[in-house]
Amino acid sequence: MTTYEVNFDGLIGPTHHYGGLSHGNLASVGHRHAISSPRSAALQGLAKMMRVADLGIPQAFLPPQRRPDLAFLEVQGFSGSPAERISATGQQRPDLLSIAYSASAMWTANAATVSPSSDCEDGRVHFTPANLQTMPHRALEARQTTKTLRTIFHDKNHFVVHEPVTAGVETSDEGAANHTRLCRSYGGPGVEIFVYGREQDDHHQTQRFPVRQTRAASEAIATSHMLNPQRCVFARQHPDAIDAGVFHNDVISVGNQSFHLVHEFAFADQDRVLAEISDTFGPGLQQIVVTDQELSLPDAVQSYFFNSQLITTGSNQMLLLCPIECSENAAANRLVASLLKADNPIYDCQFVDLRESMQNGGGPACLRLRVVLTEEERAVLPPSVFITQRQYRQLCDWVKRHYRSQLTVDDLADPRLIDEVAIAMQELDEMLGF
Ligand code: SUG
Repeated sequence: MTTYEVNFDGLIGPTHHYGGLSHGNLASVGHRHAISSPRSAALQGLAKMMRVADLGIPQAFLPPQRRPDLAFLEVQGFSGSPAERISATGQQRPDLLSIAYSASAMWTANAATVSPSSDCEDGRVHFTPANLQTMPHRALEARQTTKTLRTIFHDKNHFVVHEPVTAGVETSDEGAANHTRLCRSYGGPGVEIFVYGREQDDHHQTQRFPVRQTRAASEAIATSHMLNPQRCVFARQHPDAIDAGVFHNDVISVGNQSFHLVHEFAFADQDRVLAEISDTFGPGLQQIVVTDQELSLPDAVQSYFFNSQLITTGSNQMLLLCPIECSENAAANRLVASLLKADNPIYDCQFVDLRESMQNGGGPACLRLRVVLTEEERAVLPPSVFITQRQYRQLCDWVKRHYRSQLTVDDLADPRLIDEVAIAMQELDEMLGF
């Protein structure tokens, strides 16, 4: 039976803007209140999806979430009609308006943690939507994500969509951005690596930036996904990396099948962690450690090299899909050239322009949720979530008709935006048929 890795990218929503909302994410804070282009952002994201689909790799998407989140504004004390709530919040608390309008659900690597059926004892694909509780704008996503995943992965014979891990100080969870699965082939058993930044009674705190993933959440997910504990590795993120702006593990390491590319400061106690991963995997794993000399932590964060997608295009053949910023960073450029020459599965590197998302700290890998599916599992999904030439054209056309080419944080107080977005979303719902 053929098994695929399907990327579910986040379709970038019409309210994409630069709120400067993510402390510890240097790009987000650095572009605070810059002018965004929701239209370019969405078209860039769609072009990336089509590029992957053109390689013959199944590509799907998750729709944008409903914004503004009026219920959130109500909880903050702003009541009345939608337009009244927006205008009062805009005048008194523009920071809350930015949260209510955030399009951050585009970064679907944070939507959920996913374990393929071949790893789970009950033979079903397990999803746990991330609670994203560390950042208020991201915490709004969990409820809608759960609903969307339950709609798309509705067949209970094949899929389980759990509730997000219950919110609590020690259970903050950011999904697949802190989870890597290595395997010999997608359909075979995998090693699931859960990366966390904090555990209970921790004495190794970061100095500057918040830690977003807790060990307790990762453990709860491994248990509810019915994974074999012998095939799971729990690794702690290096606190220096977090303090350098590596707020998720997918900004400092990337793995695919039997190839694992990591920065030397990806994990605390790195030698032990890599040995444990290798022992758990057994023979055939290739681990490449990129030294800080080759690519310093600031260069890794600036170029987002590790946020590239490693895409299998043939037997032990992988394409590296890098953010275009890597081509503009001398050290990242040298690293790509040397990886292309060395003995490893990467045979080609392509650059992709995702600048609108990148300026909020979201590269190619942030924009996609990897879901390994058998042919049978894939066959029960709604066809409208897959990117075909036709669907791509329709979505581009929809974006061009409904999205603004520019958006500032002040524009969020414009009551017309509420209706514009509602009309766009209604049309998308009709297009998707669910
Ligand atoms: O959570 N940025 C996102 C970027 C997420 C990247 N995801 C992965 N690494 N997988 C975040 O920090 C910025 C929003 C703003 O400032 O408007 C933001 O939420």
